[in-house]
Amino acid sequence: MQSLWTGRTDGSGAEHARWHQEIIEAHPDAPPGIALVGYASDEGVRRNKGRAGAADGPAAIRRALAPLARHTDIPLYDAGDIEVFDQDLESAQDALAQRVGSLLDQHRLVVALGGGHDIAWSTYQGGQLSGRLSGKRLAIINLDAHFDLRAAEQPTSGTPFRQIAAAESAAGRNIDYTVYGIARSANTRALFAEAESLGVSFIEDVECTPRHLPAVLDSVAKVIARADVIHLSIDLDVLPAATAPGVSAPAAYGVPLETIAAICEFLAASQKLTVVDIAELNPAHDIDSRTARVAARLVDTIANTLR
Ligand SMILES: [Mn+2]
Repeated sequence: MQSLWTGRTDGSGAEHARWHQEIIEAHPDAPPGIALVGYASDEGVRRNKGRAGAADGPAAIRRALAPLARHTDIPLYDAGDIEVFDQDLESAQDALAQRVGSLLDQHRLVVALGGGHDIAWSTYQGGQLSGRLSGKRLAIINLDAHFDLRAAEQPTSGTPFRQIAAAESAAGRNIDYTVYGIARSANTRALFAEAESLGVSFIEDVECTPRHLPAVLDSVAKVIARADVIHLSIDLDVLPAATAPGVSAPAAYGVPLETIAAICEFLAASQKLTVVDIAELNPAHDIDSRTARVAARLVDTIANTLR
């Protein structure tokens, strides 16, 4: 893992610092900071009939983060990868949930690097396992072209928020789930009906352009106001295909990076952001690491803005 964290070195002081010089392996006595954990899996994408390749996502995001200049002193940790063996997605999801849960007990923010969007089921469960988050009002914000509320016989990259809704319901709560960037053409009427029946809030891609930014951030502010803790899920396929070609399902329209980055920054400044997952990077379809660089830029923006 440590071999991915390499890059240019201009000097040893904080003024020269880049990610690769400062990030260290996560360990139990580490002072609180930001912990990264990888989910090297495309089994959920395969089950959802998407393009394979997301298993290589975590390594590509680390490589893209490595040379970025640091502008804050919050400690950075790498807690390694969870892998899938013999298509046993469920065991990998459980293992990731355990790791996220223990990292959340120790750190200010956990960032899970995917992998398919089935990662969100694990980051949610990690929050449920964490003592730090127990009893807190949770809101989930998903930046995605899709609701990911599919009904399926087994978990896939298209089902995580349906699984979370069921878990919240079993715990006597209603899911607090808001999606920014929904593509009308990529979600059937059945999925819109499912979203409505679950009380899901959403803003469509066409209303997430930069000229709509004040209204979008107003909506995000309302979510922040009613929650104690926020789980941010970023599906890179929310971005236009030109910005994020390296995903399973590139977006013809997509939400501009300007809007996506502004939402991330706004949430990071809220003091309520505890867990982030960033899903669907598929390096096999990326162009000049464009999508990996965007993923890294978003993680870096959050790291620099965290309060
Ligand atoms: Mn998704």
